[in-house]
Amino acid sequence: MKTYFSTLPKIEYEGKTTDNPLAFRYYNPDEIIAGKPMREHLKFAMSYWHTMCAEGTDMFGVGTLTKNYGESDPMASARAKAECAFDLMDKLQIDYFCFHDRDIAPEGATLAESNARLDEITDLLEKLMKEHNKKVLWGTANCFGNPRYMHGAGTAPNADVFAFAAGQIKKALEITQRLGGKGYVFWGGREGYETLLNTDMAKELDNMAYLMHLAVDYARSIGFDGDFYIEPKPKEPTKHQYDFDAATVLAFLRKYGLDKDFKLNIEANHATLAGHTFRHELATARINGAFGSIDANQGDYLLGWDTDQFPTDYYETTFCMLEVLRAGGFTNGGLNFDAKTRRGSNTPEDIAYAYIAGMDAFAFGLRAAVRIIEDGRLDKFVEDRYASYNTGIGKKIADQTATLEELSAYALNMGDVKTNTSGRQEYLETVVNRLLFC
Ligand code: XLS
Ligand code: NI
Ligand code: NI
Repeated sequence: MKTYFSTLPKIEYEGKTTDNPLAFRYYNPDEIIAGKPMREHLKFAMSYWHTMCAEGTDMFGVGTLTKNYGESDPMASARAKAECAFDLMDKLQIDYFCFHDRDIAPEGATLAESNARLDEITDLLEKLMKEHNKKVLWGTANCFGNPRYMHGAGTAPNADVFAFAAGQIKKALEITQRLGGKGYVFWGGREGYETLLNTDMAKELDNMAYLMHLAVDYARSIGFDGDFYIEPKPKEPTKHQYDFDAATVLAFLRKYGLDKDFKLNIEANHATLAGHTFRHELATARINGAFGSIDANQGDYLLGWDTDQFPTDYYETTFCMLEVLRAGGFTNGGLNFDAKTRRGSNTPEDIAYAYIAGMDAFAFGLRAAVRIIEDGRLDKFVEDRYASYNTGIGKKIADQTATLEELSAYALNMGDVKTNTSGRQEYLETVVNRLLFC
């Protein structure tokens, strides 16, 4: 069958000396690195919304490419889209995909019609997944695009909107479960506010948490044993998104007793919008036992919005993979390319170049992160930096057996602090550079 991506060859690993732009230079899916194949370390996923649906529209202009896959009827287009998605995943050697309900099947006039359409496309996806040996990384519901969600979904001031969102989420959970997805994402969508003049923030947060509890309880009742994720984002589309950053989300999850079922889906561009590095957000998730999955993309430091660019920064991908390895690798999560080609890059080849660039950046990052860990200098430096907590008064602090009186007596006796060694930041940056580009 001829598809949108028919002109593309299968992308193979050719090594870092290749000049072929339609080849991988670092991603060699079955190569064993640090004990397992690269494809298992990286668990790349295609985002259905950007790759299969987005047409390059922005607020200044209509799309620059069409993604109706040669069909004018919306359901025929959805079926053709599915065929093309699997063709592309085969060609890029991507094993997983992520989707919103409305990405895979167009919304109908009623919830019942939308659900019936989802059933039909889910049948098709199930068949294609078997044929092409592909898996769902996570599913979700688009509770932000339709005008009914203009004031939010779970945080809407209108109970009918809350109920509609609940109905939509119930169905999205069912299809995610049916397709074997091990993750379900809540990205805030329009869960936030523009002004406190019209907003009851406490009620909105209580309601949002309640909706999540309902989702967890229902999903567990139908046998979903995967992870729920919240994907933090500080702003856009609302001025104040409730899921601002990892720390805010952790506080929310703990307050509402959702922390057992939820982990975090960290997106690079959302981290930078929150004024954090990608690595900071990943580390915050990791040290709180909440590292789950990743939306792999990058922003632009000069722009204040979610540009969702394909990730090409080798430092960022290296530090990301360092965090992933330190977290013990992915369990149910993976690297979802929540990324789109620029509006001016409007051909099927551009999509291939973009994925190759992103996959190679993370494959490089994995290789470099393994080198950093095996080299050991960074870990050793950090360990030594805190060595004063291994003996004497430091050990008592570490064991939390010291009293304030005892510490005061110790300090009075000390005179002043005599040893405070250099943090050696520039040296450590040089070590990283040498390991990256050796
Ligand atoms: C938007 C989000 C969105 C989620 C899925 O900024 O990144 O794409 O990943 O709803
Ligand atoms: Ni995302
Ligand atoms: Ni985003």
